[in-house]
This record gives sequence, structure tokens and C-alpha cells, in this order.
Amino acid sequence: MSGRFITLEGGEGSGKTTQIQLLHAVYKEAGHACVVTREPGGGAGADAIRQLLLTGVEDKWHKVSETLLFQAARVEHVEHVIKPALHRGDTVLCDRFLDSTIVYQGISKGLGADYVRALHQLTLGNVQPDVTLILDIDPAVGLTRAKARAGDETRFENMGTGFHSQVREGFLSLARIEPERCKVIDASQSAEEVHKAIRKAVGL
Ligand code: Z5A
Repeated sequence: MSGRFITLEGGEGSGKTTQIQLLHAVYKEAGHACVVTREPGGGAGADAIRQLLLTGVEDKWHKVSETLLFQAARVEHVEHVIKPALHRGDTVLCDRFLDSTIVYQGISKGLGADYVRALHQLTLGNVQPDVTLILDIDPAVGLTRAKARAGDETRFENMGTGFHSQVREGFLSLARIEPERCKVIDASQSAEEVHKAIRKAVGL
């Protein structure tokens, strides 16, 4: 696969959607083919699973079922959207990927990072991002930003500050384990400053 696979990760309201749009504009202006996508979602099957996962009460799913649903959506997404784009040589900009499952279900919900990695290996092999941008922000700030947007996809938002603090620590621990792939970006800066840091991190 000749395309470049870039993921954005971080807590709720850290600015991933905003930054993906800004980065996409840079690629577009340069005339470079670029696919913007997100998880859970990306394709009809994965979008249907998204609805199951992000709406409703917090304890709606057992952590094992929840993890299997995230990975089922990911298989649909990778096979139908991500792999074809990378084979064409496009750049793929993806809002969340496997690292979110490692952090949210593996670390914060206690299933174990190794369990999540093993499930990924079993279902998708070695599909991994080339670069991961971790947008780091105080969860209280991120949640305040996120609450300002409307909609019913609030299941994770409602999981409490302790949970979201573990998420933040989880992402930072991944960056310590894989510093070559995972670049931590200070997301408390203005959107323009964050964009500048991201361009530098991806070499644009
Ligand atoms: N999840 C999981 O548990 N396991 C998995 O494997 C996967 C996901 C894949 C997905 O929700 C939830 O699923 C997620 C984890 C879980 N929940 N949590 N927490 P999502 O993808 O729909 O939600 P999100 O990823 O948390 O995104 P978000 O809340 O939509 O936020 P965002 O995309 O990071 O931020 P944004 O939309 O760009 O910005 C939010 C607001 O802040 C908006 O009004 C912006 O204008 C504003 N903003 C953005 N940047 C700035 C700066 N720099 N300064 C000030 N204001 C800003």
C-alpha cells in the first residue's frame, strides 16, 4: 500500500475534527488525493454500529461486547474504505483508530491493552497508522468544548472525569511506548497554533 495513513487521537473535544479539516485543506490545495474518515464509522455497516455504540446509557454494553463492536466496525472501515484508499496512493486522515480502543476499552475500562492488540492482529493483521497525532488536553476543558455541540452521541461524554483522566494518561503512555509513530500535540493552544504543530509533525 503506497498511501500514507495518519490518525488523530485524544480525549473528547480535543479538536480532532477541526484539525482534520485544516489538514485536509492543505492537502487539497496541494492537489494531493486525501480521504477524510472517522471511527467508529466509515461505510454503511460501520456507521450502523456507531449508532449502537455512542447512544444510550453508559452501561449499555459489557466491555467485551463493546470492544468487539468497535473492532467489527473497524474491519468494515479498513476493508471497504482505508485499504482501497491506501492502495490508490491516497493519504488517509482518520479521526480515531485502534489506539482509541487500546485506551478506552483496554486501559480505562480494564480489558487490557494486550487483549485489544491481539483482537486487532487476529482480525486485521498489521494494519497500523504511519503517524498518530495525539491531541492532549485537560479533560475538563475538552468536555466543556464537546458539550457545546448538539446531538445524542453522548454515551462516552457521560462517563465522568475520572474515566476521562485515565483516557488522557492512556494516550500519553502510548506516546511513551511508541515515540516514533505517536506525536503529542498541545491541544490547549489556539486552533491555528495546533494546526502549525501538526503540520510540523507530519512534515508539511
Ligand atoms: N471510542 C472508544 O471508546 N473506542 C474506540 O475504539 C473508538 C471510539 C474508535 C467517539 O466519539 C467516542 O467513542 C469517543 C471515544 C469512543 N468518546 N469519547 N470521549 P466521537 O468521535 O464522536 O467524539 P470525539 O472523538 O470525542 O470528538 P468530539 O467530541 O466531536 O471532539 P473533537 O473532534 O476532538 O473536537 P472538535 O469537534 O474539533 O472540537 C470540539 C469543539 O471545540 C468545537 O466547538 C470546536 O470549534 C472547538 N475547538 C476546536 N479546537 C479548539 C481550540 N484549539 N480552541 C478552542 N476551541 C476549539
